[in-house]
Amino acid sequence: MTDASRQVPQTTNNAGVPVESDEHSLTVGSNGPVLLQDHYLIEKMAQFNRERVPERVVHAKGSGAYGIFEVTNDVSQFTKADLFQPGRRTEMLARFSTVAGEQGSPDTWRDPRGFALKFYTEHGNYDMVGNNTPIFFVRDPIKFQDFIRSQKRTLDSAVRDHDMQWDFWTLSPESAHMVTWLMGDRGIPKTYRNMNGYSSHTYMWINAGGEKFWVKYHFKTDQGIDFLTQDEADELAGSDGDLHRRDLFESIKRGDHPSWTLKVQVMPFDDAPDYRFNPFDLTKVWPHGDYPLIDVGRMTLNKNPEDFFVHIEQAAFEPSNMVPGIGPSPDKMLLGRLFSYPDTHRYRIGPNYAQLPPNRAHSAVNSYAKDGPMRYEPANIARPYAPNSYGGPSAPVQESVDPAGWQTAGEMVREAYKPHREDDDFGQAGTQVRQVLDDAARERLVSNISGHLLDGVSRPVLDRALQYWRNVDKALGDKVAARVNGAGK
Ligand code: HDE
Repeated sequence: MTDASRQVPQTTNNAGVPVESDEHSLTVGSNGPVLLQDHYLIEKMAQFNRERVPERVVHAKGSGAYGIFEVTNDVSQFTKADLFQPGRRTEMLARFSTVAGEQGSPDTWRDPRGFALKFYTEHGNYDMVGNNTPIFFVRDPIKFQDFIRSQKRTLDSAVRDHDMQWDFWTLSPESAHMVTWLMGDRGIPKTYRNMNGYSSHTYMWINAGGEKFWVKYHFKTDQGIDFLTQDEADELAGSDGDLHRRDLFESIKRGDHPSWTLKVQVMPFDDAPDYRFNPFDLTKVWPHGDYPLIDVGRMTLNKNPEDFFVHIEQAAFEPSNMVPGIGPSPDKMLLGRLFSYPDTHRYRIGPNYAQLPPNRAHSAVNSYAKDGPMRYEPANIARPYAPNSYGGPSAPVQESVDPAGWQTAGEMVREAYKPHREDDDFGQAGTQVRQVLDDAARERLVSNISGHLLDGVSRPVLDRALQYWRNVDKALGDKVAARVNGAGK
């Protein structure tokens, strides 16, 4: 045996039994039939056939790493949440992803990027599951599934289709603000390290005195915003489909730990009803002049997963993981998501997904869950029912428990949000085009939109799209129309 071979461990089967060969099946004579008692051969083939869990139905291609969140500013006047208290350092997991592409799709497709965070706090896991955009395409959860399907593959040929995308977007004008972001520079970040993350939704913060506030999170990249042009991205999609995944892994491996500075916008609870925009409408931002950014802390990613499947493919983020001091808001999309994520985890990974390494709380779990496939941790309960007089666990019986809620009443209806005085579908998109983008960024936006429309979008969808952009900004829309019509469409 060479010296090197002496140091490697002996191959075993899944039960730890040493195996006789990595390369030769058990046969009768060297040319004879393969024998059924070759347990290891059978185990290898059977295990191989069962290596896949269903990929995420959306956000399938992603990458992630572990890190630390440390508080740098005292925001305890707004929240009692443990991880946001002065001096706190909390371990965390982040996963970044594209939205529409399947697991093997290129990192550099034009798409929003997922920005999913799991904080292992002293009071259980807190998951802030956001995107690299502060807004989203739709404002009612019933349309989310349709939106995603319009971005994926056609029914018959199973190919991606820009006509589907623009058909949906132009029939859903509430999408205009987000599509403006998507078609601009933020639509293709240079790396996962060069993009911001946002809660997008408004959440509730509750301080130790029970006072409530509305907040929006902004994770500002400390690496600086940077992007790829459409041409650069198209070339890289072919030459290096895992560009962003490799960049994140390699930067952490060489000790170049990416970080983001968390800031929040805080709206006093009673400002919401009369604010000029519906503060819970996911297609709207709160102009920073109205509610300026307040520093909270910094997240730094400093540890790569030792096993991608175990820690990243099986990572289960859920907006419903909210810890004391943090709550939901009346944002219909957020409330829809509170159901959907645990549901998808139970389907994709199994009912005991919360016991897997990336998902298990670092604080005590005293839930009454027990049994079920792949159960690993024993139930930490005295009796399998509550209440019980043998040691609980029990939740404190409080008459006035505050469920982080808000006053509400009214008839059951199916209708859009009642608009606040400056609410509409195109206003904030136009403001972004005219006030946020510079000339060069506006020119790239015109080029990206025109190129996308010229690639497979047919009339009458194309005509609706040209009007959609004129509704955002007349000058921009005219330039897009000139490009598209000038191309003889
Ligand atoms: Fe998701 N979303 N989503 N989403 N989403 C999922 O859960 C859903 C929305 C986001 O890295 C799924 O685990 C609904 C907004 C991220 O593992 C699924 C609605 C935002 C990730 C799901 C939305 C997001 C997901 C699929 C509308 C930004 C990846 C796999 C009501 C604020 C998390 C999964 C990771 C994943 C449902 C809209 C972000 C299907 C119903 C808005 C970052 O449950």
